[in-house]
Amino acid sequence: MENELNLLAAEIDKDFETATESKALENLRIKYVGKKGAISAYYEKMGKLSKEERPKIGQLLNSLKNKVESLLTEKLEKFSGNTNNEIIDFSMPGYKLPAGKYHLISQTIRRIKEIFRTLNFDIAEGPEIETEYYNFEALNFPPHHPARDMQDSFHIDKGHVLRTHTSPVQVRTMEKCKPPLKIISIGKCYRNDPLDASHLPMFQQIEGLMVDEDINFSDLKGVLKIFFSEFFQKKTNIRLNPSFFPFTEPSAEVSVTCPICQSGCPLCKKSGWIELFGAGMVDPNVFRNVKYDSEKYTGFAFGGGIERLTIIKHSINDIRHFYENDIRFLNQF
Ligand code: FA5
Repeated sequence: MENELNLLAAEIDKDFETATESKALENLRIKYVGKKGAISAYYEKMGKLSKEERPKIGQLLNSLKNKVESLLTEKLEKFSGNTNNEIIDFSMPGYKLPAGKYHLISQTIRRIKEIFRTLNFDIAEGPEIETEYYNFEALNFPPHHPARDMQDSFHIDKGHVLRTHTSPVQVRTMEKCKPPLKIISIGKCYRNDPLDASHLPMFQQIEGLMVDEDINFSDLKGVLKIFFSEFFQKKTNIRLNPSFFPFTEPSAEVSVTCPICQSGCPLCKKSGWIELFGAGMVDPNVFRNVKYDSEKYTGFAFGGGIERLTIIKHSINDIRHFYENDIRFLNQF
């Protein structure tokens, strides 16, 4: 029997060498260690052996059984997950996946937050579905006032709109916190504007608010000058021109010296100035709505488009590029 078992060992080696797929391994399992397999059959014959032969043959059979089982495990590992049933070298180095990066608009938002953090501003948030009260009334837009037409809204239901600007966050924050306060808020806004190179139905805004005793226009100018110089990474001057917003009095349009040129380029329409933010001193009516003492406190607010800031910083010619998600455009930044 010993000879027969040696021949069987050689057959096992040959069979496993030529097996190239999982199905063949299953057949070999049945052939050798299945209930009616060759090795099992030899175990059954053990009873007929002499006392002297039994231990040696027993050992041989056990080692053959272990050999088949370890060959089955080893080969199955190689074949698993491999639909072509090729033998895979698992020690080969893998493919390097390309690293992702932040979308350009996210890069702008992160940079803005970084700059205002260094100026000790907190970050506030508010809902994108907003009540008409917070989006308009509390900000001193009276009902049916034509100023509401400046910001053509998407109405959700009676009393709710998709917020048209981030200014409602001013009101929500002042309702929750007592002065002094310094916050910025960044988020999505929605307007029913016709789509073109500078208008989208969804865009993002930054809002800033600072309230304390004795805050005045020069504080506003100082904060914005630091912000724009940091953002454009060059010394930037500020110009404030009279404007109108229902929630600030007086109100101003904030322009900055063109970050691209010294004296005139297509971006600044050869004026050397670029209009970027709306701003002003918080209207006392807004303070009254949030129960702040408008005799004691003053404050400034400012706001502008995140896409517009990004367009100016990177000389981009069409706002629609940001959300078309063409990887060739996004990969440049
Ligand atoms: C406002 O929305 C005021 N809430 C800003 C403000 C805040 C003024 C605090 C005073 C104090 P305005 O409607 O001008 O202002 O919008 C601000 C900026 O949002 C615009 O300059 C523009 O950059 C951006 N914006 C407005 N509508 C769109 C649009 N449809 N698509 C892209 N950007 C837009």
